Amino acid sequence: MIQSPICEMLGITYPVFQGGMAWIADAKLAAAVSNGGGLGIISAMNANAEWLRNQIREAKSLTDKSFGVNIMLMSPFVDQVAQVVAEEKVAVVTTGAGNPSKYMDLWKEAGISVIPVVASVGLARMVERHGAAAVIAEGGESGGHIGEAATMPLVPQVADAVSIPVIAAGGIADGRGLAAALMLGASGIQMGTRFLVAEECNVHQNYKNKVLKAKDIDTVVTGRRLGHACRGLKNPFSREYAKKEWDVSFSPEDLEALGVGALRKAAVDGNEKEGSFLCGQIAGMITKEQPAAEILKEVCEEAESLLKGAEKWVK
Ligand code: TUI
Repeated sequence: MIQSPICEMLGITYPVFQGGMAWIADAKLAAAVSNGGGLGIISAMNANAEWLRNQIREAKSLTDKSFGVNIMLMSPFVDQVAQVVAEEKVAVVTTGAGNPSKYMDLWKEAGISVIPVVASVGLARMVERHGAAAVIAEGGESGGHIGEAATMPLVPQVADAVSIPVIAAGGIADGRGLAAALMLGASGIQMGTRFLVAEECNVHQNYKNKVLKAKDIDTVVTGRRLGHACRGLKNPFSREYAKKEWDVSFSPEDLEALGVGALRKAAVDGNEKEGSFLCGQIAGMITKEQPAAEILKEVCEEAESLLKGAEKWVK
């Protein structure tokens, strides 16, 4: 059995979080992951307070286990959703795409474990000072919005810099990734792309099929010119964006307009041409749909057997 301080802290069986994927990570997926022994997470993405409250209540009806909510700090509704998680007293809040410090007192007073996603040592140190229970160190192999550092260098540097548990994210989808993350100093992992193809994930089937078909070098990073680097699958949308991105005849406003609605078109409509299919570099290794509980068990049992056999490397 793989066990780590994060399991005890959050009352979860496996040290595995499900990533808060915008337009994808809903109450049904979060409940399935939590019921399977991991930490399920609902993405608040750009949604309003009412939508999030309904999702939280739905998750509470589907599981009596702890689950979390991911607050995307660039959301136009960030202030209202920050209030909703406090009122609903969810067990865990993770944050992304910014610095959550100004909300942390509110969440801590509601008894919430605050676990920000960080892409740098500097932000990890700052949120620890503000009372974070743990941090998720996310490398640029991840899908969606990413920072500059890759997982392999980021995780040990964050682990050295803070004394709270570190969860590794970015490029992890199996037991080898979990075992490696523990060796880098992490107490657990977060996986997005692998849970995207979970049977309980409501994302459009075209999205799942594209992830299942993807090869190792099928993702691309766009959005650097606007300061919002985002990794997703190569397709007509991302190719057009990549071409226009560095063309000076397109203004930042033109580029913003190009991206509007693209995540929804991918996740809800399965629009293969106009959708933005965010996913991580590890997609090339993901080849089958499975129940969330099976994914959790498989990843943790594989890591356990690898770690038990690791003595073979030492003479
Ligand atoms: O947030 C994510 N992944 C996301 S958010 C998203 S929706 C979106 N769409 C368009 C543009 C931007 C977002 C899709 N995927 N992951 C967590 C994450 N946070 N990755 C990197 C960061 C991060 C980066 C810089 C966190 C903090 C930071 O600096 C904050 C500061 O102000 O110091």
